[in-house]
Amino acid sequence: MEIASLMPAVAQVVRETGAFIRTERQRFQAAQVEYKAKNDLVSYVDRHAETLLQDAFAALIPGCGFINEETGIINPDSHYRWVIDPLDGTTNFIYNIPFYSISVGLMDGEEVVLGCVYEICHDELYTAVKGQGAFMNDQPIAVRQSPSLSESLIAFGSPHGWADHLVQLTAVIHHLMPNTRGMRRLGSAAIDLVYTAAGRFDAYFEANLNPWDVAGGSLIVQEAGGIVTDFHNGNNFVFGRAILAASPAIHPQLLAILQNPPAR
Ligand code: 2AM
Ligand code: CA
Repeated sequence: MEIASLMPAVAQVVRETGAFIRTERQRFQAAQVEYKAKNDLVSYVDRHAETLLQDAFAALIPGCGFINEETGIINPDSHYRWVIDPLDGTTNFIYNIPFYSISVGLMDGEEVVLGCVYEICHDELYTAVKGQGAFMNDQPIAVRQSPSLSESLIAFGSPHGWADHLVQLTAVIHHLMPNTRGMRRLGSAAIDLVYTAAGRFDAYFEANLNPWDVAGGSLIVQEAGGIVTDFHNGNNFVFGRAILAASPAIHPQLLAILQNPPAR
């Protein structure tokens, strides 16, 4: 299959779904929020957005599979699987903080071959096809050529649920805060990734994420010239629940700090 030929249709449905989410934000009420688990929020907006995306993608590749945040796994043995987060940054959406996104990846076997992340509030559509570069609203993007860690802006996410990771994260932040230009915590993993791809952040890391948070954005970072690994410098970042995305010059240093945070 010619993956690039799918992109116009993917971009169109992602933009249309983003428009739905933007419109619903105008009339959204706090009472419409439900809990999936402690601190894990969802609403009809997430669910309907996922239905719009899934129906369109199923028509694009008959018999395809899905790894969806809201409806779970469908056709797991299919060669092509869409990995969908219909609303990444749900807590920001609910609190009307303008950093939420749609994140879509397409897997060919175990490899992500297409990524599409829509930064809804700023109308930025990030796209990549394996081997063909990364784009924002059809303009090529590239990671920043970070001169050093001390001249870098680092994004991170705080892990949900894993107390041991929080201990590690605290030590990492303690070291990085005074030794970088600063740190940012936006609340949408997909946006953290595409901002790294676009050179707005020099790097991003987070533990305890799910495949739908990172599949699309990780390919966009790679196609923008960035390095993406898990915390063991391996490739298991889509399913492995830990991701470090960075410009090439600072990836090794950040990996070493994540693996062995300097003592206080
Ligand atoms: P979400 O908004 O789709 O849930 C920010 O740190 C990232 O963590 C976001 O991508 C967010 O995705 C995800 N997230 C939020 N709550 C979570 C939870 N309870 N468990 C795991 N991931 C969560
Ligand atoms: Ca979500």
